[in-house]
Amino acid sequence: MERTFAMIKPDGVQRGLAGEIIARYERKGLRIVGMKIMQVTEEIANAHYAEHVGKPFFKGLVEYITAAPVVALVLEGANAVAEVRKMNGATNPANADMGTIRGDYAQEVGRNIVHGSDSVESAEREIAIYFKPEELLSYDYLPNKWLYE
Ligand code: IDP
Ligand code: MG
Repeated sequence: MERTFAMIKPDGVQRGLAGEIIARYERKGLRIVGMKIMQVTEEIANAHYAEHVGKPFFKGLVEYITAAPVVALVLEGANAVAEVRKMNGATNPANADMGTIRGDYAQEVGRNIVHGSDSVESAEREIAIYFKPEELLSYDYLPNKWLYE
């Protein structure tokens, strides 16, 4: 089992799409092991997006992500990192396939409504930024019996 960090960005929450997006992850069979609505501070944004410091879009990205509450999620499943990236779709919604979250619900790269970790290492790093260990729960998830052989 693998864990990934996903986030419904401020535009997703403001547009009333949080429930819809969470439902997609649930229907895929991902177990929600952490979830909260929260305001991202500039400090958290700088830590999360450290790899993008200095890029032309960085200032706008921090303004975007700190503008209103987000829903932070830790999702668990086999290949959870890759599965969530696939479900989210291409970074630029203009290039995202229909059927993906960005393809179905977004228009521009600077308002692409969701985040998903790009590797297991990134997931571990990002989960630690957003969650305390005691905020992540392990519990019996009965669907796993029917999701995996
Ligand atoms: P990812 O979210 O698909 O992993 P990254 O390249 O890591 O994509 O970029 C992080 C976030 O920064 C994107 O999701 C998007 O919100 C924003 N971003 C990336 N490139 C641009 C850009 O060219 N203009 C505006 N925002 C961008
Ligand atoms: Mg990224």
